[in-house]
Amino acid sequence: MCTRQEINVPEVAIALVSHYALHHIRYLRQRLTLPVIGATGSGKSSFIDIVSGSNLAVCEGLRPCTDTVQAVDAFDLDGRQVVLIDTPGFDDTTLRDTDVLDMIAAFLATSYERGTTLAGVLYFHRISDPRMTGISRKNFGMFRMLCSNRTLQNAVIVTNMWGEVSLQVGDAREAELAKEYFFFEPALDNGARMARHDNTTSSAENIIRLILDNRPLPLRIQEEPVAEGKDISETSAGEQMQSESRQGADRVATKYQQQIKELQNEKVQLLKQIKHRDGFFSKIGGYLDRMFS
Ligand SMILES: Nc1nc2c(ncn2[C@@H]2O[C@H](COP(=O)(O)OP(=O)(O)OP(=O)(O)O)[C@@H](O)[C@H]2O)c(=O)[nH]1
Ligand SMILES: [Mg+2]
Repeated sequence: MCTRQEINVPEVAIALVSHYALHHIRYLRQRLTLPVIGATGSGKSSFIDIVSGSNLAVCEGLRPCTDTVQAVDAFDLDGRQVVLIDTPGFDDTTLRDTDVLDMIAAFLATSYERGTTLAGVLYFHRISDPRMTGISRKNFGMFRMLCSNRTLQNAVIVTNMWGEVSLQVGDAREAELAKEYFFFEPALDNGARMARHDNTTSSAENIIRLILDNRPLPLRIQEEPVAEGKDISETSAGEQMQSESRQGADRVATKYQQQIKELQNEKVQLLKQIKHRDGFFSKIGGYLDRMFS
């Protein structure tokens, strides 16, 4: 048994300090990888360009711009290496939602296999949107599917395009988005944060600083396919997508069944009219025959 005199205090202290220093150096060297997610046109690529100095395609037109998942070169922020990943929006008109999800899942699963866990996720929402439309809800729903409740502490909901609305209107929308159960409230309740972006480099850097010191955690979509050997269609996100497609297909089927019913009714009415008209003409024919015979 060791007595107090036998412990070499300076040696233990040095060992402890070196252990923590090594741990800290390893932590500082770890790259912070952050996917940027949100509806098409919500400003994802612009944000990445402004903060990383990259030159991603940013489009002024109405068409969706980014059509692949792409990591930009690492850049330095407060001595840490940060890598941002650009993604297409889920409401992209040229890509199916399942294609977008497949791309994101494949990219993130490959990075997870190579040892990259994500420092967090940035979700983009335009404060200038006057309504939380079905498309915004779908995009946010997919973001929720990508993150488990545990990883939401590493997520930031970024609102931008503040210059497009009066501050009063923007404030009111932000408050509503934050307190409504159907909008961002459950995510915020589970540790996600909301931040305003004013389209400047310093505001983008401050947003990334919100998750700079967080412990990187794998996203649900990374854990599920890799750790559990699942196919993408079997993950929560994939199941949500399939269920939405099924609901969509059911809605279309119901609509067409209704239209078929209406057409059948119209056909019955038309046949009745034809029968009535035929009767009328045969009556007239009878009169004419009798008149001229
Ligand atoms: N006012 C304002 N406009 C912005 C901001 N960020 C982006 N924009 C504009 O919004 C449009 C779309 O920006 P993008 O960065 O291409 O949006 P995206 O989310 O990458 O779009 P997709 O690639 O189609 O998914 C462009 O015209 C940008 O100049 C912002 O913070 N404020
Ligand atoms: Mg883009």
